[in-house]
Amino acid sequence: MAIQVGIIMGSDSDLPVIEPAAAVLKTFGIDYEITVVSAHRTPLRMVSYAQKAKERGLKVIIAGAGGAAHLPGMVASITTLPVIGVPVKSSNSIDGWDSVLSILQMPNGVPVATVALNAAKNAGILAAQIIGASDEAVSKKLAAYKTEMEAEVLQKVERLKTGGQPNRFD
Ligand code: RP5
Repeated sequence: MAIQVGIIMGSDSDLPVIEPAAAVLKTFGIDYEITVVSAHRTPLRMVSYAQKAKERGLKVIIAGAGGAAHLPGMVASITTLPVIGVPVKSSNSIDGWDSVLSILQMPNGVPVATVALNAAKNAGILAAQIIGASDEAVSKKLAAYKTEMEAEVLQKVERLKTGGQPNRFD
């Protein structure tokens, strides 16, 4: 199948944080690629990746970066594809807020869909939802995922009850 999601990150040191995006895409049967594209160290590679993304058949780009996290915003400035930004708490982040705000606070006209700090799994799910808007098979898998999540929470409700915690709601 064709690769639909491009996952890029500023450094291979981001990989442990970014990997859950790839893992969740795999469970939804969505093909992805994953590589390093640094806004600061390989600016021309970043421009080239963003310029070619649509013609290469990608539907969504997930971009993770830490510190002065320009990568998602810069890629979004070049491509018309949706870009999901993953703020990474990395060795050169202050406390993670700097990464969050670098990715989140985009000016009008150049949106980046920013997930929570280190929340690559949500980036993968959001990418699947974007694809699922026009792909019924993926949409069905997303619906099953939600049902499964609900069942897990309801099991926890039962465990609390049987463990003796007071609950007059159900
Ligand atoms: C950012 O700098 C990367 O996205 C990474 O989060 C951080 C540190 O990179 P390394 O020094 O580990 O390569 O550009």
